[in-house]
Amino acid sequence: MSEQMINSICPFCGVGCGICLKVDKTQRRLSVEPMANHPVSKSKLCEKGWSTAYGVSEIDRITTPLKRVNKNFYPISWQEALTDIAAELKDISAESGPKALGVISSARASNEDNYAAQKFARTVLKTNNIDHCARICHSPTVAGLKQTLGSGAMTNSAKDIFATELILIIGADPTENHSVIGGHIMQARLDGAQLIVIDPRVTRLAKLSSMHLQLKLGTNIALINAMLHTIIKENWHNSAFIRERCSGFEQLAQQVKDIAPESVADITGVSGEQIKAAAKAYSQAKRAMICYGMGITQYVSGTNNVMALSNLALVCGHIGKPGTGVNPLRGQNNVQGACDMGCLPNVYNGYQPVADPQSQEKFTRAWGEVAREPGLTSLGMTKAALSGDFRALILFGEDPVVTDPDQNHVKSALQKLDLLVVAELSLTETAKLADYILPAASFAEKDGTFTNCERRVQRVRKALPELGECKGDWQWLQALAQAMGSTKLNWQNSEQVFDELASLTPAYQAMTYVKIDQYQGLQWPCTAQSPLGTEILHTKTFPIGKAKLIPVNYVEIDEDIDKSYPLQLTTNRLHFHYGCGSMTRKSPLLERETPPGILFINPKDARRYNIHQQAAVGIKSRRGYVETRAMLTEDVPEGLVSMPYHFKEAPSNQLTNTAQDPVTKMPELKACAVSVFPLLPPREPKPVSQLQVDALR
Ligand SMILES: Nc1nc2c(c(=O)[nH]1)N[C@H]1C(S)=C(S)[C@@H](COP(=O)(O)OP(=O)(O)OC[C@H]3O[C@@H](n4cnc5c(=O)[nH]c(N)nc54)[C@H](O)[C@@H]3O)O[C@H]1N2
Ligand SMILES: Nc1nc2c(c(=O)[nH]1)N[C@H]1C(S)=C(S)[C@@H](COP(=O)(O)OP(=O)(O)OC[C@H]3O[C@@H](n4cnc5c(=O)[nH]c(N)nc54)[C@H](O)[C@@H]3O)O[C@H]1N2
Ligand code: SF4
Ligand SMILES: [Mo]
Repeated sequence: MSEQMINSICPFCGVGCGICLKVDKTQRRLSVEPMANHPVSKSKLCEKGWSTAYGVSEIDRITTPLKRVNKNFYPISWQEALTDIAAELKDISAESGPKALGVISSARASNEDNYAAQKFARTVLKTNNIDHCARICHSPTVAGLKQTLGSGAMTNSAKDIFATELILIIGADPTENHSVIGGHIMQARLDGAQLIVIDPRVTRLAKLSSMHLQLKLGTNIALINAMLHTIIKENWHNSAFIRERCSGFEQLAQQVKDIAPESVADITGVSGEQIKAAAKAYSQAKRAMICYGMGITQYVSGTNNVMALSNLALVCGHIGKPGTGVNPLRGQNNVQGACDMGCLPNVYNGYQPVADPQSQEKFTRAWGEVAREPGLTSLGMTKAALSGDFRALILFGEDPVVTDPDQNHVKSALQKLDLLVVAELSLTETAKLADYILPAASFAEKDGTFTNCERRVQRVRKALPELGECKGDWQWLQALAQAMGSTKLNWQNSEQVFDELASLTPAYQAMTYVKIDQYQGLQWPCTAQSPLGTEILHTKTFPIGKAKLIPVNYVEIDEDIDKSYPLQLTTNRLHFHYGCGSMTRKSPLLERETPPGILFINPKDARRYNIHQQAAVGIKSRRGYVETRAMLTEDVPEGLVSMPYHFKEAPSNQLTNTAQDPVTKMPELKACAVSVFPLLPPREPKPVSQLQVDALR
């Protein structure tokens, strides 16, 4: 037996745990162990990390290019696929212009893949229509923190959890979703740190906390403004820090002057006393760090929610030191990287604006002619597809049919496209709608880098030979560019892609593969001034000079409950499954842990609607209908039900609302109105695919 241990990084969440891939090359067998002494995961992994081998195994993998003919897919050669796709892209561009084409890239793929994707869109297709799942994840963080602090990333490092007195978790559920960091938070709590959790649900950390503020859905700004009111009124703010490092304090103080905690008790459902106590504890701690997630960003007020949190940290001076900071827990293994690489319609890599003449000149010099007008967001492309203005989409490593809001709307848009190309590991619900499916290599079959939530760029290594005819994403993008007659993508290996991207991304400038190896990853910015990277941002100054305090107002969530839809629905994640489930649901170990779909409901509501534990229920919103089973739990308050979005049989995105944050177009994935009822006479819940067939009858 020829066994080899190859160091890599877990391909699931943004914690970026170190894994060792144990490979038996003769049998193409892979198993996983935690990497010893990894700076973040410190020899630990969560169940998903341990189950990585299932996610990339040969089972259900696509191994050859496929072409749709009517309702069926037929294998074709790469050459045929690339020639046909290139010809169709050229025809559509000639007829409708480059704005009718676009790319959706993948926060699951490497920096090299994402850099290639945006360069392909901008130089080969000549459009800035490039986006990825950050749109529906942390785009409000990128936009909000960019304005207030000058940089939209975690300001501190994961290890700071052990250097703080108080951890404020708002709109995040780290023991489920960033499990290894969640474990660190539990440990820090046991070691004596205070823990404040602000969440409508009783999460695991809420149960361990020193204070749980169980606010009503979408009322974050009202609550944070009332905390700011108290802090300023009681003189608990950090005047020296504000004077030296912030602008806009007077306007902020003026704006929150009348927002007393008691005045928002009805809106937030949190008592004035509790808000004051949280304000005191947070502002008076010597070091306090905020960690936040989707309960902040996935609202029509997402960007303002983020700015409210940055106001809170700045006013208390809790930034720029160990154990402090504003820490968006970035979700996907490489979502930080996909943003850094410019897979966004308004910025090149390194957040250099596409509308800025200087950046345009820089990239024209490096790449030749580039598209100059900002492009469409992912949901913008969907909308334009429905109106016929957007006709061809190349998408890899995302499953929007399951993960974008309002599934029926997404499906109709994708079906309306003249050309949909999907590069995937397996036949996802989105791939089923494609005209061409390209077989993608998994992270274990390619070299590259991922950037974790604490800005740490880490090496992923090829441990297995490609399966069948699978190709890495930058490799097939390069081949497609060549089929279209372009030589803009022209690399021999991943290291060459990295060297090019580092030279054009200021924060990555001093990084090389060799150095990344040597230092177990490098945290950006890594430049001539900080050649070994940066653990804490904004220690002396902000990239925009002084930080900006920007007052924001509370706005209500978009959709009201009424007689027909009397309950609020929120969506959440489960520890054992990931995203659309296409990788985690291949593991029998993970699959046995949860049923394929769950509705969490408070026992009082369950009684009201005649629903018992495990009953089959129907859930209806103004947009769609699903069936699943009920789980009665006091972890959700009365009036609120919650569903995970991982299950294609009972996808919560049948129900969700597409109302958007005006700044970033983030949809309100965390709140909509639904009705819930038992299926009578009792029967098995039907998967959504079957319900749709029934509806056509
Ligand atoms: N197991 C697993 N882990 C994952 C993922 C996965 O699919 N599965 N996905 C990864 C990705 S892509 C991401 S982005 C992260 C997301 O990680 P989190 O941000 O932790 O994600 P969620 O569970 O969607 O939502 C977090 C919390 O927000 C709360 N919430 C809802 N509305 C509000 C509100 O108005 N105010 C406040 N304060 N809280 C609210 C919910 O009750 C929930 O507890 O997880 C990553 N990790
Ligand atoms: N209702 C509701 N909906 C949500 C959310 C929510 O909280 N509630 N959260 C949203 C958030 S935060 C996010 S980030 C999105 C995530 O939504 P998606 O990005 O659509 O979800 P994933 O499951 O991560 O899909 C990634 C796909 O990439 C494939 N893949 C993995 N590695 C590679 C690779 O190297 N190359 C290629 N080509 N493919 C690869 C996998 O097989 C998988 O099918 O979901 C969003 N949707
Ligand atoms: S915490 Fe995240 S990165 Fe670490 S093993 Fe679990 S899924 Fe992987
Ligand atoms: Mo995400």
